[in-house]
Amino acid sequence: MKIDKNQFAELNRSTGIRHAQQFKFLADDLQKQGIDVASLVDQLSDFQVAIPSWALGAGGTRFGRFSFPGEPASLEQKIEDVGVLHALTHSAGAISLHIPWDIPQDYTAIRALAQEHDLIFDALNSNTFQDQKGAAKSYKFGSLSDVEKTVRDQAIEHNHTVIDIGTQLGSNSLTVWLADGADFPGQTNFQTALENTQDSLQKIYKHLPDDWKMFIEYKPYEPHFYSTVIQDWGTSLMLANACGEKAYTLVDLGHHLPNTNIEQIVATLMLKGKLGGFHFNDSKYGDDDLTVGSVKPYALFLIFNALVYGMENNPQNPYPAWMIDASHNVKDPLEDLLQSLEAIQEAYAKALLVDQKALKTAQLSKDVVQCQELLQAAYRTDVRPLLRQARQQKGAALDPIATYRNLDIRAQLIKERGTNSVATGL
Ligand SMILES: [Mn+2]
Repeated sequence: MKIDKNQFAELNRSTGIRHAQQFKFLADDLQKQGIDVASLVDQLSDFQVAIPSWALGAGGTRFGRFSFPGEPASLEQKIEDVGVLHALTHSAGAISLHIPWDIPQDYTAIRALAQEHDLIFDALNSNTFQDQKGAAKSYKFGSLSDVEKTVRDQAIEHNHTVIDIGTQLGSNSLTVWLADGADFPGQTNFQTALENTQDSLQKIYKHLPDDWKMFIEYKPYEPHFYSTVIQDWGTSLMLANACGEKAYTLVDLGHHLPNTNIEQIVATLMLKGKLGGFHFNDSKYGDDDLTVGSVKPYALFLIFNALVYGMENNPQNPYPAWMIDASHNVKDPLEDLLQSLEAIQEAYAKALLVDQKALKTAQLSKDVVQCQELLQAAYRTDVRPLLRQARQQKGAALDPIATYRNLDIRAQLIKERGTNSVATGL
């Protein structure tokens, strides 16, 4: 399925009048503050977030998963779903594949399909947290960190294969999230597990083409509940440094213990030029995979403030690879992703509004109250007209969710795919 933008042109026209008034009111006000509104809107239009192929079906918990009718059952259908999101928002211009769930049968056809939907292939994700059919070795007790060399070799070889697949798709990055850890004290030797992991990552790194990056994701717990080999950003950074300049840390918002100061982690990594990837979601308790901005929107804004500062002041840090890594157990996955995209754009727009010069002055003069005032003035601005303007300029939908519902896209997907289609890999 592919949306023709003419399908919602009429809807855009009917909401366009109200939008024009709201945008003019905000733009006038921002211009009076010396803000270049046109370039702000362009920055929002340029901001693209990758959608992972596994987010297009309903998520689940370890207790069960309830499929959503019409979810994509093939790689082609997953690409089409991201195409729908991108057509409506012009902010989801990339797809992130998971191997082995999304191995293309015909690379030329898959590349052409992605191009037809104006999508690129972002980082590929390897999987050594599940046993694959016919695999010689099991990952029950670990993969890259395992005490058995043959297990480690199999996991390294899998990552090499993922890089080779990505090369054929025009991708240029690999994300390694390592599930390895222990469930009980004494089960593993921490130092041996870390040394094995470093050695394995170095072997994966050697296989990277020159223009590729490797992102090392960390997580404090889960699937194992006593320890995780790459548990925090410090461990990830240490491993990235041990691999080389093409290796970076990846921050996933849900992969922190409660109340961790993520914006400070972002600032530190960008100063060191080592923030490579970024996964968006939100959480109440742990790695809850909730819709971005649904629980802690102010925390998201503060994180974006650190990201914007880094992008403007740290040329040593590459432009990060953005991806949504959330789940949606009871929502329509596409509607949930539209909500996440909107929340990301909103936090980004607000962070762009922070008066960095005035903030610096307030910091130097130790005016703590003014520092907070400046941040909150940006946060309290209703930036939604800017987001709509950015979409309008690109022919996307002024109101993506209303348009998605008005066009009855889910009903069309169900008609095409049936009510019982099940997203591969989940
Ligand atoms: Mn993640």
